[in-house]
Amino acid sequence: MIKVWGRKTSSNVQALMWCIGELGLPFTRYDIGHKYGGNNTAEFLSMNPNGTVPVIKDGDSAPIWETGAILRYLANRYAKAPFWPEDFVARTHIDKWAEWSKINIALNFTAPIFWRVVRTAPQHQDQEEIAKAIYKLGNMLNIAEMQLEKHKFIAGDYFTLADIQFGHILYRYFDIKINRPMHPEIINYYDRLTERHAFREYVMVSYEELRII
Ligand SMILES: N[C@@H](CCC(=O)N[C@@H](CS)C(=O)NCC(=O)O)C(=O)O
Repeated sequence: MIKVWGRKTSSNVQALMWCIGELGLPFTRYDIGHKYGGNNTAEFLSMNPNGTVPVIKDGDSAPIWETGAILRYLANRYAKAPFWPEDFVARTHIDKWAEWSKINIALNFTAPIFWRVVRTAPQHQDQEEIAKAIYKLGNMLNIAEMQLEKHKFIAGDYFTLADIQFGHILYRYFDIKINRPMHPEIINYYDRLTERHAFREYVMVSYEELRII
């Protein structure tokens, strides 16, 4: 049984839960972090000195933190091709897109855009900074758009671990009120993701509890 520490409104927890859902793994999840607290206790810090979520334990395993490492752990242990092939070259190309998505998409969206729009009171929102951040993310999304013109999924023709790292951001990206650049292939891709049960269950989650009004 996998134990997950992390609130369901955390985008990193959402990525991990989506992966657990896709792989059909049994789990118990504890609401930790943000309004639930619990991430600055000695007990939690002994699992993750960063005080961040998610953290998992798999059976008697030592605690694992860092979402990218958790996703790779789950894939290495429980997944198979095409989601996470054994062939290390094929796997590396999937990992390349997963890593790219974490650094260029998730990090350019969450704090610079999502926090500025949802986790900042409207009267304090800096529209110029938001527009600049959308432009910067848009340049990264142009690369994803080109990839999705050629392929059904972000790392190729099959759903893989890279789609978890790329796609989990898209619910919030398309849901918040911003002026988005045109990316028709990403919209088609996003529509395909919304047909996945685990995506709807663990990613398309209300973020209203995070909103500053
Ligand atoms: N690099 C870490 C970042 C973890 C992180 O920043 N988590 C956020 C939630 S997405 C957090 O714990 N925030 C504090 C809180 O929820 O109280 C990872 O990828 O897991």
